[in-house]
Amino acid sequence: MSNSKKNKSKITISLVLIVRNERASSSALFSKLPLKSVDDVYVIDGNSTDGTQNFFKKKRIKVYEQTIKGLGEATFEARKQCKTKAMIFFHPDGNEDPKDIKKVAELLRAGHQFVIPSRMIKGAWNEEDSKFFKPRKWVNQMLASLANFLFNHTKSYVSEIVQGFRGINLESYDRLALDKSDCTIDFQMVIRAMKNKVQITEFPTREGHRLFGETNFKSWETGKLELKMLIREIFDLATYPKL
Ligand SMILES: Nc1nc2c(ncn2[C@@H]2O[C@H](COP(=O)(O)OP(=O)(O)O)[C@@H](O)[C@H]2O)c(=O)[nH]1
Ligand SMILES: [Mg+2]
Repeated sequence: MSNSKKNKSKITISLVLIVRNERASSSALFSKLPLKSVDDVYVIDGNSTDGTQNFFKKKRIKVYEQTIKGLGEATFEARKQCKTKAMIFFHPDGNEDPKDIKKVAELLRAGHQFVIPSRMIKGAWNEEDSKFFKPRKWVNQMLASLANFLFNHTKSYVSEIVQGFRGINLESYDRLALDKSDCTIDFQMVIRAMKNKVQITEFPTREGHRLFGETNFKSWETGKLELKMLIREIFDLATYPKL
């Protein structure tokens, strides 16, 4: 076996389920998770009060409760608990297609550094695609084009910037030195990947509807936070890789 083959076969993967009050959706989706295509699985729970933790514990899935609030903090806790070479972040709420977990895992095992199922490219489907006005999609596309223009040194355009569903190997993740505690963590991960020349691989996905409850991140407030984070990533020299 060649050296590169040997290394690739050693890429072990954790499936990280990021949840806060998702008992109903988690229980509807659990049987669809392709658990055999990963090496480890655990939950990062944001202090759920609806029995989410118990649901997963009964399924014999490890649950870690985050101690500091925010989606970014959930990501940091996931990294802290990770014992494999790569992580796949997944939200079992209906928005993301569990079948794609297997595809992300295969790409990570093939040596890809950062894999993002995209709702924005040919062959993909976005929740707003059935509508004439697509404000959320348009704002995302605008932020994506800004990020590509400012930070992407490669020829391959990155279309999906805020989708939380993605896989990344730890070696790349650790280079990013992420520090956003809130929901802007996913976009920051993409920007820092561009800055640090971590290669991003996309494939088309279909966005589904949330099964139960409501989004935690209203478009307008989230958009403002994303823009503020982007401005910091432009002007704060400490956010660039050290030479
Ligand atoms: N652990 C943790 N999970 C969170 C937190 N906030 C949201 N989530 C989960 O993150 C995922 C994405 O949130 P969601 O509200 O669906 O955002 P949307 O998909 O952009 O509408 C869902 O699985 C939520 O349950 C948090 O502070 N901590
Ligand atoms: Mg969601």
